[in-house]
Amino acid sequence: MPEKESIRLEGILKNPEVREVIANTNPNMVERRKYVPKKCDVFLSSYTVLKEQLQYRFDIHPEAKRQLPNIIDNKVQLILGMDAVEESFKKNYCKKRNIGIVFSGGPAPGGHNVIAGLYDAAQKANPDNKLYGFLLGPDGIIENQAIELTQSIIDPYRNIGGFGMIKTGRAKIDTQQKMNLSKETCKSLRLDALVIVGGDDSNTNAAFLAQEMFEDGIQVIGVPKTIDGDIQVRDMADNVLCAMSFGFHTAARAFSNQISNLCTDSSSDVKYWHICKVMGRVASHLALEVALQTHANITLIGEDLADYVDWDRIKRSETIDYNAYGMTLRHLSRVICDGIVKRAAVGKNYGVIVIPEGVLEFINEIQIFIIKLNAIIAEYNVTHDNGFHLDFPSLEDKLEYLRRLARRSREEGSFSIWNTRDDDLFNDIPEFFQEGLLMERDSHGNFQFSQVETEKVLMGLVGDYLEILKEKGIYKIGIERSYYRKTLKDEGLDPDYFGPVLFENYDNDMFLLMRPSIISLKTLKQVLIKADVIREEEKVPAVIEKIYKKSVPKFKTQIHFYGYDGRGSDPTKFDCNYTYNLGLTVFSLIANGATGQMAAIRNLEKNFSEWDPIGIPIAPLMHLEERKGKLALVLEKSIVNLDSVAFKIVKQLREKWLAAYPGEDNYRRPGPIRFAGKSEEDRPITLVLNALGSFND
Ligand code: FBP
Repeated sequence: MPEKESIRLEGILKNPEVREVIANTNPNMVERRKYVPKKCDVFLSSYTVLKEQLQYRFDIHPEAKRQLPNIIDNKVQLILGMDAVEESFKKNYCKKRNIGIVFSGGPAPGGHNVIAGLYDAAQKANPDNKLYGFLLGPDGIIENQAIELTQSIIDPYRNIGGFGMIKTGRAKIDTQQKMNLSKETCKSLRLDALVIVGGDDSNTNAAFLAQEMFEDGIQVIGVPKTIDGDIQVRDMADNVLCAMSFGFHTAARAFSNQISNLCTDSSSDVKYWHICKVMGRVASHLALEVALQTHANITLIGEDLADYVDWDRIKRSETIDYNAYGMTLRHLSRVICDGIVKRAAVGKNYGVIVIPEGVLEFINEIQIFIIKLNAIIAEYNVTHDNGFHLDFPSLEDKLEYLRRLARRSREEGSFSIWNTRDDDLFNDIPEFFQEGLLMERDSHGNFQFSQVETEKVLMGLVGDYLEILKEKGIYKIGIERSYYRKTLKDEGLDPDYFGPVLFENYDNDMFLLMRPSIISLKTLKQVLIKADVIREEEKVPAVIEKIYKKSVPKFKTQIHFYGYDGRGSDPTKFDCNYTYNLGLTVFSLIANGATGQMAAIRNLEKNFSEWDPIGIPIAPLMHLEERKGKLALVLEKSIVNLDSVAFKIVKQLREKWLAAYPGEDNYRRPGPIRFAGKSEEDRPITLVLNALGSFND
C-alpha cells in the first residue's frame, strides 16, 4: 500500500467512531455480559443443605449395582437455603476447595454460565477456592491440560454462547489407562471435585469417575448439557426431575427463527420447497419444538415414524421380512409427496419441510443397516491393529469387505451379521449414502447422523416419485377459478365452454384441477378434440395453452442444515438463568459432599419462582446399551414421547399446518432471540405443553 494511503488509513483507524463500530464487542454483548441471572430463592441464603427425597425411586439395573457400588444408593437431593448453621457445618462448607470443570461433547448455549455460577458460589463460600478449567474436553483431564479460571477470564463470557472459554472435545475416558491418568491429574491438582458438563455419554463418564475416585475422596458431579434435549429424567412413577438439558431452548429458538424466515420467503416467491434438516442426533425433540414454534408445513418426527406399522404390506408379504412392516424410506417419501401434491392442488407449490437429523435411526430398514455396520466396524476394530477405516480407505474397499462377509454367510450358516440379502439391498442405495452409512463412528461408537445427507436421500426419492405422479397426471397445480375465468374472458373465450372439458372439478371448487389425462400439449389437444370443443385442424387457443402450462408443476427445492449455527447462538434468558443456577447447584452439591450426582432444576417447566435445584443420582438411571458392538452401561437417552401433550398437539394440527386448502398458510413467527423485552417465549413450548400431563397418565 502506498505510504500516503497507509498513513491516512492509520488515522481513520484511530478515529473513535471508527474504533467503536469495528470493535469486537457491540452494545448487545455489553448488555449480555452485564446481565446478572436470577437466582433461585435457596441461593439467596448464606448456605445450602441437601435433603434426601425418598419419594423418588428408580428401577435399578443389576449391572449398575455391580459396576457402581459406591454411588448406586444415592438418592435425589433437594437443595435448601440456610442462614443459621452450626460451626462445624460452616467450617466444612466454607473450607478451601479446588474444583475442576470440563465441557464434553458438542457446545450448547449457556455452558459459560455454568462456570460463572459455580465460580460465584465458590467465591461466596470462600474467596480462596480455586476453579480449574480443563482444556479441549476430557482430553484435558487425561493429559492434565488445565487453566485456573479467574474473574477476569470468566467475566467476558457471562451470558455468551459457545464453549470458547475452555473449548470442548468428544474424547471418552473409557479405558482403565485413561481412568488412571484422569485420577492422576485430579490428584496432582489436589482437586476436591470434578464437574463434567456433558450429554448422556459424558454423564455416564461422570458416574464411572465418581466410582473410581470415591476412595480418594474426589467428588464428581455431572451437568445435563445438550441441545438435543434428550437428557430428561423421570423416576419410576413418572415424576419429572429434569425436564430438559440446557442449550435446547436456545438452539430450538435459533433454528425456528431461521426456518420461520424461510416460511415467509417461500410463501412470498411461491416457487421453492425448503427442506430443513435440524440437529438432534437421535431424538426429534428439536424438530418437535421447531414445529410448535413455526408451524412449518410438514415436520417429520422420527419416533412417530418408528411407530408406523404397514399392515397392508404385512398381509401381502409371504415371509417374515423386516421390510414388510416398518417405515421405509420409500414409504416416507410417499407421505411427503402426498402433502406436496395436496398443496399444489390449491395452488401452493411451495412450502417448508422440517426433517430431524436422526430420522434414519427410526426408519426400520436403515436402522438395521446402522446396527449391523456398527457391529461389523466395532468387531473389526477390536480384532485388527489398524482399524476398519485405515484398512479399507475407499468405498470400493469397504464394499468388497462386505461382499466377503456376505460370501462367508453363504458358506457358514452360523455367520449371519451380513448376508447376501443385506448386500443386495445395500448395493441398491446411492453411493453417497453408502459412504455415509459406512463412515467413521464417533469416539463413543455412535453413528454420526450430522454427517449424512439424509435430506438429500429422502428428497431424491420424493423428486423421483413426484415425476411419476406428474406423468400420471396426479401432481398438478390448481388454477384459481377467478383467474381462469377472467383470463379466458379477456381473450373473448367462454370459460364455461372449456371449463368442464379441462378440469375435473369445474362444478364446485375454488381451485381447478386439470384432468389427469392432460399431461402434455399433445394430450391437451386430444382431449379438446374428443370433447368437440375444437376441430382436428384447429390450433389449441393460446390462452388455453397458457392455463395448461400454469398447471404443470416444477418441483424446486432448497436444502438447509440447521445445527452448528444454532448451537453457537448466544443463550436465551431461559438458558442464561437455567445454566447459572445449575452452576450454583453444582457448588451446593460439592460443598455438601455429594458425588455421582447430576445437578438439575426440578419444575423447570414451571415459573421461575417454582424452580427447585436438586441433585439426581446418575447410577440408578443407567441401563445396558450397545456401544462399539458391545453392551455397555450408559445413561438412557430420552426420545419424544408419543403420548406427550406436545406431540399430540403437533399431530392434531398437522393437517392445519400443511394448509392444503385455499387461503393463507398458518405460519408462526417466533422472531429472533432477544435479550431485552418480552419478545420470546420464556421457556420451550414443549415444556409448557408437557407440564399439562401426558396421554398415558
Ligand atoms: P452433544 O450430544 O454432545 O451435546 O452433541 C449434540 C450434537 O449437536 C448433535 O445434535 C449432533 O448430531 C452432533 O452434536 C454433531 O456432532 P459434531 O459436533 O461432532 O459434528
